[in-house]
Formats: sequence, C-alpha cells, structure tokens
Amino acid sequence: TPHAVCLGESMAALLPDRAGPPETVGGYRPAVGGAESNTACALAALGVPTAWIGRVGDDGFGRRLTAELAGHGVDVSAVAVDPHRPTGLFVKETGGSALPHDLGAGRSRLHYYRTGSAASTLSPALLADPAAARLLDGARLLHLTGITPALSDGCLALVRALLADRRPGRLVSVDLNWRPVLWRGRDAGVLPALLDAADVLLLGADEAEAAFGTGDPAALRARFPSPATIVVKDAEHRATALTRGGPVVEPALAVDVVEPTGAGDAFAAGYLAGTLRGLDERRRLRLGHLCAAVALTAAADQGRPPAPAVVEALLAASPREWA
Ligand code: KDG
Repeated sequence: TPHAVCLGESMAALLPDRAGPPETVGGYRPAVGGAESNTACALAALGVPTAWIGRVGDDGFGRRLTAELAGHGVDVSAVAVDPHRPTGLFVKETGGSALPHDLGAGRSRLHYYRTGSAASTLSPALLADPAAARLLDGARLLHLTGITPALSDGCLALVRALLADRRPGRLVSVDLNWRPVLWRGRDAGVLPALLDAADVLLLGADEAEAAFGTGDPAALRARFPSPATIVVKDAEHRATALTRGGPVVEPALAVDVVEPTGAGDAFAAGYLAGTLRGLDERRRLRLGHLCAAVALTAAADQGRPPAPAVVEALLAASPREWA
C-alpha cells in the first residue's frame, strides 16, 4: 500500500522549443504537469511509495500522462477515466526572447486549456470509489493543493470532505499554489479555511503576499493558527518552518535556473518525504531545497533527483558546506 496519496488535476503539458510568446514558438514537446502529480513523482523518486488520484479523459493525452506517471513509479490504480470530457492541457511559455510581449528572462507562464476537463468533475463521489477509498484508507500522508478547490464546486466539496475526514496517523499537507487565473469568477475567500485545516501548510512568500497581502512568516502564522507546521518558502533565498517548537530557517541551494515551474511541488515532496522519514526539521527543509534545485534545473516540471548517497551527504553537510 502507498504511504502517500496526492490528489488533484494532472494535465498534458506542451513545452515550447524556444523562449517567447506562443505566436513565435516553432514547436512543442509533450510532457506531463500538475502540481500534485509533480509532487507524487518526486516522492516516488525519493523512495516513498506514492499514489496519484485524479481523473483524465478517455483520450491519448490521458493515457499518455497516466503511463508517464506510472513510469515514474507512481501508483495510478485509482485514476478515473471520464468517457465524456477531455484531459486538461496547458501550454508553457518561457520568457527571455527579446521579442515584443516577452515575459522576461527566467519567467514562465502557463496557458490553461482545462475548463470543463475530466478532472473538473471530481467530487465527493470519489470517496465511494473502492480503488480511491483503498488508497486513502492506508495513506500516512495525503497531499492536496489550493489549485483543486479553484476548479469547480465539486472539486471544492471534495477537498472540504477530505480535510474534514481526519484519520489518526494520517498527515494532511496542503500547498497553497495560488493560481488567480483559476479563481476568476469564483470565490477565493473559501481558501484560507481550507489551508488552516492542514497539518502541514506550505506556501511561497511571494504567492502568499499576492493571495493574502503578506509573505511574512509570523504574520502568516497569525493568519493560519491551526496547522502544526507552516513552511514558508522565500524563493531562492531560504525556507522557514514554523513549528510548535519555534522557527527553523534553512538557506536554499544556489543553482542556475533553467525553468522554475514545478520547483514548489518538488520542494513539498522533499519536505514531506523527510517528515515521513522522521528527519529533523532542518533536514526536512534541506531535502525540500534539494528537490527544488532538481526541478529548477530541468525544462520539464519534474527532474531526476541525485543518487541517494549524494542526498545523504548533502543532508549531513555542515552549514558552511551546505549553502
Ligand atoms: O506547480 C506546477 C504547476 O503549476 C503545473 O504543473 C500546472 O498544476 C498546474 C497548475 O494548475 O498550474
């Protein structure tokens, strides 16, 4: 049985062959994206038995992404196939082309084609599905994000139901993943209560600033009193874990960024894998930074983590050796 279950929408991703706005791109390479499935892939790569639960269309993109996630070692036994609606899709735009309308170097934007997707019809009905129930029952970790409740009322109800169904011994983590585009025409005011229901709340300082007007760890703690742990990621600089025992701050690794999408998802996987392994707070954050560094240096959302021996050496490094 898997130790971790990640639930949310996974999509076909089209990665451009060059920087610049879509009208200037020469071609796209197919890949897989989706915050929760990115985290699932990184958890599996770290040796945590992990399942991803979601819904895809009865189409080539759906079959492709399910096979790709399975290829990453993720359990896809509870992925539902919707006969009527398509698999969601996003097109990635990367900046730095010096063309008009360019985003700017190091910046990326995702263009979504996911309204009415198969995953947007997820709802609490999922909890009655035997395959999903079996995975959820045995999980030590359930990982959700703030993306899912933005997708539809059914998705919001599902996230609410999962957060209300507390099980002894099951940790629930929620990553903010602020996506204002997806909340257009919907009430993002429902989000804080969902985040506050997590055991582990992960958020980026910049996205928290955009969503709630502050990225300051102490202010966020005041805003979200319930989670046992809040992890605030301050971009390329540091991450702060606010626990009942006080804050722990760990600097990030300096890397040459290739493409930033997916770094937050990978950080979550590292931090959560470290939590499941019972590492101390500093090493949980380090494992998060390591996984983020891997994603930052890959063009796709997911990258290949370093060998276990390298990971262990970095976790054991002195503060001077580390960053
Ligand atoms: O964190 C990466 C995700 O943003 C990307 O994979 C697509 O899930 C996605 C989303 O909704 O933005």
